[in-house]
Amino acid sequence: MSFTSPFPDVDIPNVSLYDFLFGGLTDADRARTALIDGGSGASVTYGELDAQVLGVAGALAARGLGVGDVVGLHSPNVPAFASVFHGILRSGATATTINALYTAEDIAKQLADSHAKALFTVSPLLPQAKAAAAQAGIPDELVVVLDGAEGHPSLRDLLVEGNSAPDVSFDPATHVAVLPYSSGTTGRPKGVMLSHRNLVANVCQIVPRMGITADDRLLCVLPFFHIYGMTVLLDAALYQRASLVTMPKFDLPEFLGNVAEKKCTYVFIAPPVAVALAKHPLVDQYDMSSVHTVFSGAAPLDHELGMAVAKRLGCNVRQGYGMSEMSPVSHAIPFDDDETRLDSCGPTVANMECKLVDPGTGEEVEYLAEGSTEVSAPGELWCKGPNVMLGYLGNEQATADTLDSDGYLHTGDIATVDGKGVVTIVDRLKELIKYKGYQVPPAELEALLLTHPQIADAAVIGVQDEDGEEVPKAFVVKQAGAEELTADDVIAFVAERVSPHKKVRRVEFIDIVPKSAAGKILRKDLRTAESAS
Ligand code: AYL
Repeated sequence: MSFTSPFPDVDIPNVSLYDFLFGGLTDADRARTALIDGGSGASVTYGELDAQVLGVAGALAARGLGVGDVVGLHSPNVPAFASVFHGILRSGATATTINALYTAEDIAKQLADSHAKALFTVSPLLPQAKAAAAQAGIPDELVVVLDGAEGHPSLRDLLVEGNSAPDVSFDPATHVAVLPYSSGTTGRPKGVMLSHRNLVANVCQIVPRMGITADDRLLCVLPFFHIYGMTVLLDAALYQRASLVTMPKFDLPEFLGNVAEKKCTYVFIAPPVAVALAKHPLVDQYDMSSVHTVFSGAAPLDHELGMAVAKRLGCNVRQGYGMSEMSPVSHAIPFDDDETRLDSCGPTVANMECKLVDPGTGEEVEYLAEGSTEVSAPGELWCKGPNVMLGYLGNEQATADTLDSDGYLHTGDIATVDGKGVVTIVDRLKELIKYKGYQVPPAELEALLLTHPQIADAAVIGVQDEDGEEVPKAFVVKQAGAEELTADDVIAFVAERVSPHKKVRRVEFIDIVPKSAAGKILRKDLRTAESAS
């Protein structure tokens, strides 16, 4: 048994992402605005973007980089992100996109794990990028600083070389286009191998549901380095010939100012921004009337909160669900569906099959008769489709633990489904924590906490703060004689060593970390104790 998308299958062309997005550009498309820098207002047309993509591909080929090589891309949202990202893919190389908030240590790990041979960054992030590149053995001439910096080539330097893009050939179904990092259901971040076909498929699957058109102006503050920004914003919107307004970081007045000034029509957020849109007094000072849809994804959205945003802005609110490992979207409330509750994730996108499996028994739950408004029992959501990853780079064990022999990806999320096929995420089985939509792998924080001389043992889980947002909480066992260790000490120790989204925000001292006979942390016990307190 399984349940499928209520929508008919869509055709997925067997082409590279470049051919899919840029192959059909008409003269009229070329004259359209592709990206607008939210800060300076500078813009590039589709024709200019395509020329830059080909120029970057040519520059990489001139340096001997192409099929089989990995190139790091470490940049906040700026228009040049699109040129470099698609340039890397057009050269035949694989792009590993790196979180702009990462520390030098985090960047170095990703560069080493992915065997990246070159790195693109921006001048404000150069100190950490340079340190990481040095650790990974990438020479300065292969650390390209988009906006320029002493001792490094700039994007402009690459483009003025005038190299033409190479002829490359590969199988879109098996050639890895991107390697975003995700911790999946357990452990540390792993390279998610997404093929050209995975990315093309997900655009084909979501475009009919999302209603992005060439008349749309998208507000793009969600990072392009994360799969949400990469597929839903960058690729789906470029495919539809819409215009993207880029913002390098979230700042409420700038966000509202960009919507008002640039007349954005489609706004993409993670749930914490919904809180500001629903409640912050500043929102009333800006003209938000251009917005027809606010789309939320990456973490659970509350129904009342979503409704409050819809009412205040006079727009539609929609929610999508997915995972980096699914390129990412498997579920979305369609743009033309006003009925579905906003705390559900809508039906499965086309070309996918899903199961809900009771984690205790391993049996599928009973699905309801078509049209029933009841919901099924909860079960772990398993998904299969052309957007499901090839596997984790160099990690057969993690791949085998996540992708079963029937091709189903075990998401580690607990969901229900109703008689219309609408899926609601109700809990998380896996250890992953989401802070503002960003992944926080507890295993990483636990390992770091154990390096503290006064800490004997530690476990980290996600808990809800006053606003209902998930935050990382550490349960800490002190070393004998370390009575003076305080929660603030622990918080500060972590904060000095990790990027801001991974900070531990709550600490509780305990006597012993609950563990299974095999030594696995019993996070469930910690969570149960937490929700009872
Ligand atoms: P990753 N509701 C609840 N949990 C969610 C949701 C949601 N709407 N979306 C993502 N998650 C959690 O790889 C869930 O635990 O990708 C899931 O396994 O960083 C995990 O986040 C995956 O985290 C969109 C827009 C999907 C965005 C995305 C998110 C991709 C996040 C569909 O339309």
